Amino acid sequence: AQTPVKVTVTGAAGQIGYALLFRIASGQLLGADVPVKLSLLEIPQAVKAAEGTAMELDDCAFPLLSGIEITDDPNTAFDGASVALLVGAMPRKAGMERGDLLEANGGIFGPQGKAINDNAADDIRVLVVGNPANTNALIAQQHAPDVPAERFTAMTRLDHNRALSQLAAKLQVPVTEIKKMTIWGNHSATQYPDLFHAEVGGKIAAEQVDEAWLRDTFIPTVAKRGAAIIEARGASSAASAANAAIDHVYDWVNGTEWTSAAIPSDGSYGVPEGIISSFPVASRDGKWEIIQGLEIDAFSRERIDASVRELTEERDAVRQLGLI
Ligand code: NAX
Repeated sequence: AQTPVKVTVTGAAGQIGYALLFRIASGQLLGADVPVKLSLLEIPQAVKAAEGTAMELDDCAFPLLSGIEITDDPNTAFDGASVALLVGAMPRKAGMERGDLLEANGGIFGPQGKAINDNAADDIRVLVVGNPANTNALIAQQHAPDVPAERFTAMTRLDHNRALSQLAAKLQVPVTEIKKMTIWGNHSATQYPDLFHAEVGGKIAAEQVDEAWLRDTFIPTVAKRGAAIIEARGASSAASAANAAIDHVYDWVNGTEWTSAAIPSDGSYGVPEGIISSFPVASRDGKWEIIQGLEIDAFSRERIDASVRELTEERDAVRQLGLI
């Protein structure tokens, strides 16, 4: 039998954790033939709640789940891990400045990056979900000099899936008819969902909707969907976020022709090298590759640049705070 793959989930007692762990244990993260060992990292106050979730995982008797460990020590949590889903983060509280938020998250993602560096398996793949996801991923990466930089990624797959769903509803087509959707930039309100390369029924999506809808409805609806969910549900997106995390890792490991992921820039499309920005990507042989050669029109250029500017500002801010 195959040796189980260790998957570490931080913030395991949170609401995304609750939606995520059962799907990992059932085989949806890595495949229906890959046994997994779960490692749950929480802060000391939430370890007991994580133990409760682990009791429920036990009660599912998942054939692929070979074990669960629960800890508040990052070194233990990431020891031998091949996949790390960094979900736990410090949320923005009322009156918190951006600097305070980045600093609080630096205190989480710096040490976790170092613990990954020192303890994880050689094939470690990291997905940061906790916000501000792109910059948290950069902080973790900068504390893990021995891990290839490209193994640190941040999640824009939920934005990608939201864009698919909005466009499918508008054109009244199944989501499977939409190809080549792309989210560019930061997982924030400045993100740019691009319909100039997306195709529906083999034709460019932007040409099948009117410009006003694209600009004034589609882009803001995708970018502000998180707030709309909070407004309706009274709690932030959890099941859809967990679903997107599953999609991201599954495609990274198993391959895909086209999706969106925030990965370290190699300078493509004028995005400064090193920042972790969302691109159109393919995955081949277990590696993300930025899809090259797309023409960027003036409308898209302006929006990509604005989101990338926000990312470089966040990078400069964490540099100034000494977090990277
Ligand atoms: P919850 O507040 O329900 O859970 C977060 C959990 O993280 C808590 O149990 C907390 O104890 C734990 N935690 C905090 N610091 C930790 C640390 N240092 N080590 C380990 N665990 C720690 O939040 P939830 O709704 O699960 O959301 C988690 C994160 O995902 C938030 O930062 C949220 O903003 C972010 N999101 C990111 C999305 C994306 O698309 N990238 C979408 C969904 C979500 O909003």
